[in-house]
Formats: sequence, structure tokens, C-alpha cells
Amino acid sequence: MTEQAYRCWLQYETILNKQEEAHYWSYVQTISLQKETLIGQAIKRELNLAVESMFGKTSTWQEDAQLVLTTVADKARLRKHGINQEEIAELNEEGYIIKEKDNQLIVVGASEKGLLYGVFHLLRLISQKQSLTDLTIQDAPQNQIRMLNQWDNIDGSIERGYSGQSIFYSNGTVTTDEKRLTDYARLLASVGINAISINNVNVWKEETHLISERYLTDVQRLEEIFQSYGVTVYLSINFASPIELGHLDTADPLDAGVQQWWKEKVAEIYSYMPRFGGFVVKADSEHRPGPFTYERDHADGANLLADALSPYNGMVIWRCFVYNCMQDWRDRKTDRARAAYDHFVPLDGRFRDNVVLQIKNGPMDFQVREPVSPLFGALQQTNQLLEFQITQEYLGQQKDLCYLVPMWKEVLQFDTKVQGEGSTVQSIVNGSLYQAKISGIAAVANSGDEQSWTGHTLAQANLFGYGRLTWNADLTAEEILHEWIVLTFGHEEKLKRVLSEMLLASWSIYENYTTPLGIGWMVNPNHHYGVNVDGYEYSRWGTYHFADREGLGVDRTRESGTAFVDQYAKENADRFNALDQCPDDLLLFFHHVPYTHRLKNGKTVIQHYYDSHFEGVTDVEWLISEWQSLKSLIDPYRYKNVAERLQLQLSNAREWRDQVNTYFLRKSGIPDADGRKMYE
Ligand code: GCW
Repeated sequence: MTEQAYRCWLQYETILNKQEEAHYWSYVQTISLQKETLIGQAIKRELNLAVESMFGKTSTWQEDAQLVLTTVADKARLRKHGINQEEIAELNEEGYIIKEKDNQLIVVGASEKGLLYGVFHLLRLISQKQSLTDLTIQDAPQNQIRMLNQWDNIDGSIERGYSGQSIFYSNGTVTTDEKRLTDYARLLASVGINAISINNVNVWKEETHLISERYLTDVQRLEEIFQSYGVTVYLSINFASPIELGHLDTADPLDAGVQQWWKEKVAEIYSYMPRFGGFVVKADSEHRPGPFTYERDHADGANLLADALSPYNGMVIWRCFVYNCMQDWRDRKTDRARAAYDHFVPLDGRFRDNVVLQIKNGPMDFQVREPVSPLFGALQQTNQLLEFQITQEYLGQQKDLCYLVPMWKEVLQFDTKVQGEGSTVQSIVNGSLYQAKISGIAAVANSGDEQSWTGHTLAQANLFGYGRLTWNADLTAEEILHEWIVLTFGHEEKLKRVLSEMLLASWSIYENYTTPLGIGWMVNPNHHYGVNVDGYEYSRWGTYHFADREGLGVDRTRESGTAFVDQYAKENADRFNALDQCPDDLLLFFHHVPYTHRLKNGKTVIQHYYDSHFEGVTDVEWLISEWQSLKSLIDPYRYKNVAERLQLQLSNAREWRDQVNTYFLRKSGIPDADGRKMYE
């Protein structure tokens, strides 16, 4: 039985308790829904499925009903149910109200999409066994764009995918498995995700054609599925399309022929999909084409596409992951961490208002710990999207357990201080700090065609958590986790306690046996799984630890280093710059220190390295025994799926421990204070 793994957090478990059954059934036995639009049909399908699964019977859809589903447009009905306009006026267009009175329940969406989200909220309440009596809920998303980026290719592979093959494409064609895509759209809508780009940001030869006749009919088919769940579809495009598709001899953004070509291309796309979202662009990054070829800058490049898209309200999502990936390791001046800021801050204010810059959470690349990208705060007149990575490229590749919501919370709560206290990243991405027209969060998806969607069943928590957090950044990592556990595994107390302990500890466990103190990398080149201390040390990627016999770390201070610190607002810059004030968990990101440097916990850096690596492995053993204690409470498929991965994690952790410890013992000659086994 793999059904539970497949259903993720939409289990809709049968309600066995008679009293509970009677309570909830009294509301859903009759339902009224006015419109039968695409989203309306999706709402109806979801409720029918959920009711059937939870009660084993079907609701009657009729005009006068116990559960009333409607939108603000239906003024007469709102009046009848005593809902006043002020309550609604406070909501943005994706918000909703759920209200219970006299055994009647009404869900009012500020729009149809809002209604869809309200219905998913109601189903969540029932699954969590919360009473509906006297309920009043008023809710709306805090962030405008809540997006997923699929890094899927038409051959069915997924760049940095660890959950099987693509559910969008196989063997060079767009999928015909619409059931699977519909279920994906349901999962996304249920946690409030409202946008998706459906192909890899590295747009290869065949994928360049996704915006041409060859594929547009197929793309349109997919778009309709997502649209009916309120998810707007975007495509990643190749900046050199005018050459590759249009046979022009240039893709220069200031060339009139190129501009005309994009205008016609965009008109063609919108003739297939009037609600198409726009383009995601990776340009001049890791060998992808871009405006630099023509000595133009990124504002020129983004504005070219923005002008073509603006008549249709389309958007350009332009990525800031631009750096020199051909660096000479001998060159100690170039610092990759500086690159995005150096490229984009001078362009602040030059982008059209339908351009959004997409910025990775850290200045490097999704390491286990990085400071927040200094672009947040520095860009003040430009729309911005924060980019997270749900797929665990550097974080154990869905073999190792790593619950990411605590990390994302830290990023959102980081105070950039640019406009004084409280200039958090969240206040930038929700659009409030700089009154941005467009803003929000995007993340690289962790899904694929495996039964569990995410390979590691517990990695489902990251997809769920991403959606919930981007909807409401005030939720704590614990609250999100508790919701997820109950919806995914049920109500058993022991299960709730043990699973939440395991997941909440998992990020720091992973950090402990890999690269603590903010140094990052030390992974195997290319695939990025497993330890290889010098794997990237003498390479062209700009990702070094600079370990020698005295110490390690990257000097990014203003006095002796690359002065990267000065990309932050003064208060943060000074804090990171001062050795005694820099937080220990980022110490080696900002400073090159001797092995004997003392951390705030009193230990030397070298001893901390030894200790954390030993501890990391012991903690993985603890994860294994915790999981074993849940065996009787979890179905065999999901139990085994996780048990197997925990064993892989243990081998991985041991290898990290032994290689890292041995390496630094050999480099430093400083023995472990506890005399534990090492391999000198
Ligand atoms: O982290 C790097 C990955 C690449 C990825 C790139 C990016 C899609 O290793 O696989 O390419 O980031 O974000 O563009």
C-alpha cells in the first residue's frame, strides 16, 4: 500500500469517532455553490473526494444548504448570513472568511481563489479534529507571489531532483498523465502556492521550443490544470531565443528586430494562454546567454521582455544568481559572495514595474548555513522575490533528513536594518517596507514521480512547510510541523512528539556532521552529495575554505579581506566584521581564524569541529532509534521508506565525520581533547 505516501497531507482519513462524525457531517451533508467555473469545479471535486473519504457517503449539492460556499460578489447571500462588507474589505483578493452560526457554515472568498483556499482551510480543520461551533476565521496570504520553480527537463530528468523523474515531461514529450498533475496542483493549492514555472531555469536546446508551436498546445493543456487550482503558470526562457527560434543574428536587447520578435512571440503565447504568468530568466549565469554578450546590462535585458509582456500583465522574473563561474582559485581578490550585489545594486530603479528580481536567500548557493543575501535591503526601488531551495541539493539530497522551515524562518526574520529596526526580509518580500508593486517568495521544488512525491517521505514536510510559511510567515516552525504531522500521520500523541523532535533537530544534526560555523561546501564536485573536503578547493567556482596548518575560513572583513561585510547596512556590517561580535555559526563565512580561536561556548574552533562531527553521527543513531520506536504507528511503506534512508544518512554522516576530522587533524596537528578514534 503506497496510497498514504502518495496522498501526503491530504489523507482525508475516515472519521471513526461517532460524535465527531455527527458533528462534521451535520455541516457537509448539504452544500451550495453558486458558480461552476473551472475553480468552482475544482472546489466541488475536492469536497466530494474529501467527504467520500472521511464519511463514506456523499454530500448533496443544493441551493439551501448547511455549508454555503460563495464569494464577495454575492451580496444578497452575504446579507442573508449576516456578513458585513467591512469584514471582507480587510482581505486581499486571495483571502476568505469562514463563519459558523446556528449549525450553518459559510465560506466567503474575496475571489474564487480565495474560496478555494477557504475550502482547503476548512478541510484542514476537520482533519485536525477542530470543532466548528462558533467558528470565525478571517485569513489572507501575507505574500503576494508564492511560487515553485520546477527544474524539470523535457527528457524527463530533473536538475537537482532526488525524487525520481519529472511528472511534467517524459522521453521528450509533455506528459499525458493529467491525473498526476491534477493531484500535484491540489497539493500546491492546499497550502496556498499560487504560481509555478514548469521548466528548468537552465533552458537547453529542446526546452527553448516550449514557447513555440511545437509545444504550446501541450503547455496550454497543463496550464489549464494548474489554473483551475489557482496556480499561474510561467515558463523559463532562453535569452537567445530570437537567434535559436527566430533565426535572427542577434539577441541584443536594444535591437529593434529583437524587440519586435519578442512582442510577436509573447502575443502568440497569450493567444494560447490568456492567463499566462510570464517568464523566468537565468541570464549570464553559469554559461547561459544574456545581455552581457552585447555589452548591455541586466536592466536592458529584463526590460526588453517586460515591454513585450506588459500589455498582457505578464511578468519577468529575472534571477540574480550572476557570478564568475570561471574564477582562478589563485585570484584572492574576487569573492563570489559579492557578485549579485555588485551586479544588481547599481541597476536599482532602472527596471520596469513588471520586472521582479529573484534573489537566492544567501549570497553563495543554498549552503547549510549562510548569511542573508545583502541584496535584501540594498535594493529599494526594485520588485523582489526571495528564492529558497526546497530540493536538498547541498542538504542531503532527500537521503538525509533535514526539515528546512527553521532555516527559512531565520532568513525571513533577519533584520536588514536598512530603514532602522524591523526592516526584516519578510517586510521586504511582503511588499510593505518599500511598497513594492510585486513581491513574494519562490522556491526550487523537491518533487518528482516517486510514490511519495519527495523521495524521502519526511521531505514532504518541506513542501508543505514552504507553502504554509509563505502564506503566513508568523507561523512558527513548530506550528507548521504539528499541522503537517497530524494531517500526514494522524493524531497519536507519541507520533506527534517523536516526529516533531526528530524533524526539529534535523537541520542542526546535518550541519554538525557536515560544515559547521558557516564554511559550506566540502562536498563531492558535480553531484554534491557526500564529503570531499578539498572537492572545490582549487576549482573555478569561487567556493573555498582556505584551510592551512594554522586555521581556516574566508576573510571577508573590510580591513584585511574582501570587504563583503560592507554590502550590509552599517550595524550588521560592523557586527559581522568584528571577530568578537560575529555570530559563531557564521564565523568562518566572514573570518579566517586560527584553529585555536575560542568560540563563545569556550571551545576552540578545532575542538568544536571534532565534537560536532562526533555528535552529528550519534544524533543520526538517535534519529534511527526514534524512528524505530514508531514502527507500529506507521504504515509499512512509509516506515520502510524512511528507515532505509536513515541508514544511508548514517553512512553518509560517518564518512563526513571521519574525513573531516582526519583532514583537520592532519592539517593542524592538534589532537582531539577526548582522544577519540581518528585516522591520522
Ligand atoms: O546551485 C546551482 C546548481 C545548479 C543550478 C544553479 C542555479 C539550475 O548546482 O544546478 O542550475 O544553482 O540556481 O541556477
